[in-house]
Amino acid sequence: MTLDLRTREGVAVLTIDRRDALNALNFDLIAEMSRLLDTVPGMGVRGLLVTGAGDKAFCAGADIKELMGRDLMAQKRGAEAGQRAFAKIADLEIPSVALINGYAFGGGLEMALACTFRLAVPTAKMGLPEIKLGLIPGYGGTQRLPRLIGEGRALEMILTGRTMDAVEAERIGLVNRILVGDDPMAEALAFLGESTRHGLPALAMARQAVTRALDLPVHEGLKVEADLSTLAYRTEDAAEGLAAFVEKRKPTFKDR
Ligand code: CO8
Repeated sequence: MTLDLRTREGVAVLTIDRRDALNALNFDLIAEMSRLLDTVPGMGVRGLLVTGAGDKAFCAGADIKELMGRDLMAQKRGAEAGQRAFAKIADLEIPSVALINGYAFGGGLEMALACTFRLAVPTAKMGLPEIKLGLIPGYGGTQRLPRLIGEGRALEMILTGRTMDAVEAERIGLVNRILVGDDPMAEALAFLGESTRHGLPALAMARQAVTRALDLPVHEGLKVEADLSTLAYRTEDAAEGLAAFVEKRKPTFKDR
């Protein structure tokens, strides 16, 4: 078994388990991940948590041994398959979190970048080392990293391929938080609980407004915001939230 998907505390937990290869992503694993991600919307969960099995690696990237001697079209199809799989994480209506429990290199970090949030254990190490292999990132790193941490810092990581520790990653906004307790999974589930305790429609619209705006000029992004905030206003949850404020009570959102 290389992938495990199960519900835990109302969250879908996807674990990569190829410990002998530091949870590296071979093409079969990516195909299976893609298939499993299609089932997440039907699981009735409020969030997705992605992590790696064991305490050494989140994911050491694409399976380097599998990359050797491929023809160009197969390589391109491989990159596109990985991009599509990770886009399924990014496009989920529910928020997602990568629990970076060790090494997150290359495709592993790119998988984490497709998540809404990244949390890291203090010993985590991250990087896009493809340049050291004579390659460049192919699973979304050149696109998502600069959007997250800015062009200058992203280029530094991509062009040097250097390894970053959790403290630096948190400082530059690559990870949201370092998990310092002795139960990272419990902490990550609590983080996701906190980020998903409001109404799901508003959570999805807020994420959509932010992510769509990243590809648009400000005046177009403001139009998207006006449309989505009006749509949010029409939900039952908005009527409940406004009424609860006026009645000085806690709202009960029904995700409608
Ligand atoms: N692929 C395959 N096997 C791997 C990988 C990998 N990415 N990483 C580690 N392994 C294997 C090792 O070969 C080793 O196996 P074995 O015991 O059979 O020799 C086992 O895992 C343990 O690894 P190490 O002994 O190297 O463990 P260390 O703790 O000494 O080092 C490191 C850990 C630093 C993480 C080291 O293993 C390493 O540098 N790994 C490679 C990291 C890397 O370069 N990742 C980027 C890969 S390229 C990529 O992701 C491109 C994505 C887009 C491509 C588009 C494709 C179509």
